[in-house]
This record gives sequence, C-alpha cells and structure tokens, in this order.
Amino acid sequence: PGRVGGGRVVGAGLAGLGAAQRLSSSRAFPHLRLLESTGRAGGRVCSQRFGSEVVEMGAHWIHGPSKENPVFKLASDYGLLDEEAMSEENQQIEVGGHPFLPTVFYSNAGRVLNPELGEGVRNLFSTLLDQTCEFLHMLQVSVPSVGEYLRKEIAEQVKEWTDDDETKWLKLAILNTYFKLECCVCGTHSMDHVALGPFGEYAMLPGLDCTFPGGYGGLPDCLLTSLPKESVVFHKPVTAVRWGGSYREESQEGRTFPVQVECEDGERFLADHVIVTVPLGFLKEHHETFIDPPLPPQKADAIRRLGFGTNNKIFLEFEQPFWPPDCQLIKVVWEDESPLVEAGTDLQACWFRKLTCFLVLQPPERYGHVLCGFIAGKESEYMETLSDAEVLTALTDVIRRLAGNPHLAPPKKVLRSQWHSAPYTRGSYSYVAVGSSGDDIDALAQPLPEDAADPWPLQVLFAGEATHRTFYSTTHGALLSGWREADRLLSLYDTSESHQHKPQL
Ligand code: 6YU
Repeated sequence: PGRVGGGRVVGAGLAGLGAAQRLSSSRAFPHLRLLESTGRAGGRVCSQRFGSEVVEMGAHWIHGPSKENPVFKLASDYGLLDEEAMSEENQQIEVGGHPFLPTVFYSNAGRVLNPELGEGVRNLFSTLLDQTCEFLHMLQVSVPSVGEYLRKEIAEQVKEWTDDDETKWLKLAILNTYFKLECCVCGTHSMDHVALGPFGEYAMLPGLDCTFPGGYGGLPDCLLTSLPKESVVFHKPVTAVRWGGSYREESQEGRTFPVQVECEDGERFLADHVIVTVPLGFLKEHHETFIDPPLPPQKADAIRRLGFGTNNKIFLEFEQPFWPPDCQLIKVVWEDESPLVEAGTDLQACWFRKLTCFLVLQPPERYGHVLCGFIAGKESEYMETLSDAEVLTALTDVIRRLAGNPHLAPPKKVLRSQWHSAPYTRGSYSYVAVGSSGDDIDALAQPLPEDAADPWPLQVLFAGEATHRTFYSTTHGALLSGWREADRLLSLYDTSESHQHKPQL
C-alpha cells in the first residue's frame, strides 16, 4: 500500500543523517541507502581521542543553543547536554555570536597586554562588525568586502585617537588579531574575500554557545543508531550521479529509474531520487564530473562563486600551564602587525603568525592543560602539509615568545585537524564570498531537474550546510537542510497520487 520510491542519500554528515532519518521513518522509502565515503558518520562533526579525553576536530559549539535550534533540541532529547546548557537562563542569553570568555592577551614580545586595552579593542571591532548589517540588501556598496569596510572605518578612527604612539600601535596589533579571529569564524583566508552586502544575512539564535560533554560525535552516533542497519553503507565513495536517464535494473524487469549513482568500487545504485550532501569544497573540485549531465550554469556558477575556506584546530597538551588559572582564552598579538599594513606572504617563514588564539579546554581537572589553537586561511592549509614535529617546533617557539620564557617546556603532545587535505571535504565551511550572494546559496539548493513539470521530478536534491541561506557554516544549518530536502521529497509522495510516474522498488 502507498507509493514507494528508490531513495539514495550521499554523505553521512548531519545533513545526510537528518535526511535519511526522516525518509526512513516514512513508508515511501523502504529501501533507502545512505552512502558514505569514509568509515564513519558525522563528517565535519568529528570527536577524536586526545590522550584520555575527547576533543573536537570539527564543529565545537552549538551556536545559539535555544528552542529554535534543531541541533540543541535533538541533543537535549538524546540527553547529550549538561544541565547548565539546557537551563532556561542559558537559552536566553544573547551574545550576538561572540560569547565572552575570560581572556588574556599575550604578545610576541613576551608581555601580557593591559586587559582594558584588549577589551576596548574588542568592543570597537564588534561595533564595526555589527555595522556591516546596514548594508544588507543594498544594491550598491562602497566597498565589496567586509575586510575593506572594516579597514576603511579603522583608518578613519585612527585619525581621532589621542593615545600615545605605542598604545596606537598596540591597538592596531590587537585589531589585527581580531581580523584573524574573524577569518576563523568565517572560514576564510582574508576578510577581504567575504562579501559585505550579504554579510548580515547570516542569522544568530539566542543562547550561550555550549559544547557536548561527551563529544559532539554523540549526535551523529544517535542519528545513525536510529537508522535501519542495512541502510548505511560506509567506505562507499560516490564518483558520479547520472540523472535524466533511463536505467534498468537487471533483476527487476520492466522497472526503470532516472538516476544512477556510481561508486568508486564500481558498484551502481539505481534511484528515483538522490539527496547529495557532499561539502561545497568537494563540489568545487568535482562537480563537472560528479553530476552528469552537468549542472545548469546558474548552479555551476553558484558553486564557483560561493566561498569555502579552511579553519583548523591545533591541540597542544602541556605538563604545566603558562597561563593563569582563570584564563579560558589566550589571544595572540604580534606587536608589529596592523590591519592597515599588508601581511607577509612567505608561508614557510610566517604561517604560525596566522594562529589567532588558544582556547583553554575546560575544565582542567578533566582535560589537564590542553590548548586548542585556531588558524584559518592559506597559512592553515600550509600547516596541513607539515609534519606533527614541524608544527610542534614552530608552536613551541611561538609559545616561548608569548610566555617570555625561552626555556619553557615544549608541549607534550600535538594533534591537529587537516580539513583542506581531507579529500571528501576540501576545507572547513562555506561563506558568502565577494561576487556571490544569498541567491547563490538558494541556487545551489535547487533540485534537478529544474523543470517542475518534468515527468521524473526531484531526481537530484541538494543539502548540506552550504545550502542554507541564513545558517550556512553551522551544524544546525546542515541538519535543517537535510530535513528540508527530505520533506521536499516526502511531499511529492504525499501529493502525487494522480502523478503518472509511479516508482516502486
Ligand atoms: C557549528 C561550530 N565549528 C569547526 C571546524 C569545522 C566545521 N562547523 P559534512 O561534511 O559534515 O558531511 C558530508 C559527508 O559527505 C561527509 O561525511 C563526507 O565524507 C561525505 N562525502 C563527501 N564526498 C562524498 C562522496 N563522493 N561519496 C560519499 N560520501 C561523500 N558548526 O555549528 N559549530 O562550532 C563549528 C567548526 C574546524 C571543519 C565547524 C561548526 C561547521 C559544521 O561542522 C558543518 O557546518 C556541518 O557539520 C556540515 O554538515 P554537512 O552534513 O553539511 O557536511 C556572518 C557570518 C559568518 C558565518 N559563520 C559564522 C558561524 C561560525 C561557524 N562556526 C564554526 C566554528 C567551529 C569552531
């Protein structure tokens, strides 16, 4: 009874798992298959052992953990969050995406900077960043990028500063640290690559960002467990999605399918519908061969125009902390840098300067003395090409400079993410780059065939964080996009009783 369709989902990140969970709970898709290239579920949610503890190589926080956030909702329902995170009070805190942590500013000259100076610069930077919302939906902007806007404003403000020269230089140096931090937040090499007009379209939810005490990976694990065991196929990289065809399954006489999903090992899956959730970085590299016939120009252009950069983490474990006990965030300031002066481009000599801050993993009773450094952009991609020993040597030198102690014991252990080299990700997350807009995100999310009157509708659907216009770059954006595409499919099956195409499997 009822109509059934041959459904495939490519990619077992949160978008793919969310879509698969929704489809598998419907009788319309009894033979659903979720094809994942790697040997694990979660994608860019990736909790990994570091000594006796678990650290996050990918997503770290639930951004805006409150009722409208589906990741928060699911994680609460699965019992994966602690009480503080779930409290009403926590859900109501509004920080505009920039939660405050007790911070110490260390400079490369081995000194701790005046906290008030740091706080003042932080306020200035966040005020300027908030001002970017004014350009939302403006057809003409005076400068194309967030970076250029911020620098123009800063150049104006500097003229009014009455501080002594040293304070002025320090303020600029601290501002430069905030530029690097924002590169991590946006997953870009430079804020000059981030489009100004659409910047305010990214939406923030209320709630003080929280983490998963047992690891973010608990969430994809729970979703995975809820799926029929045979529906998930690991180590199954898909090489091509051929659509608009007429593929006949040998064992099922008379039944043809419009889509054929081809895998690296030669296996083929026929389908009525496939939801593609591969990262934008993968699509940028492979879309010309991955989707056949090729994507319509509007979609291919969107893939080319939208940004997908790299933000990596470097975990360092110390025998003893060099930071004070109440410090939860170490900001790294290079006193000779300024956002108004072009940065050096010698990656080999300077890559480590892009590292903007270290989170102190909390609580220390649990983690010991572990720092999590953040580094974005080309320097981050260069870091991926180095060995652990080379990274450790470079960062030992940085930390000795910060601490003003050339004999400080090197970290005991290092672990870093390498998202740019990951062949099925090719970066960290998406952003709206100069030359693109939210319309490109929507274009990317449009299913194929584009003609809604096609007798075989919704052959290829697109989900994944980069397809969510206001929550791109987040786990909730990913999950919502997966649900969106599952619902799109399910509504086809709900409403097409009279439809001439009657798929069955
Ligand atoms: C969040 C956070 N966070 C840090 C770092 C990273 C990310 N994010 P997936 O890639 O998960 O799944 C696709 C699957 O497809 C995958 O398993 C592949 O193996 C598979 N696949 C690929 N090709 C295939 C093929 N050919 N065949 C078969 N399978 C294939 N998000 O909410 N909080 O703290 C962070 C962070 C280092 C790398 C993050 C964070 C982003 C999320 O991790 C990410 O969006 C989702 O997990 C993606 O899920 P998915 O299913 O789409 O893809 C104004 C403005 C600015 C906007 N930015 C502000 C927000 C800041 C974002 N925060 C980031 C910060 C951190 C620290």
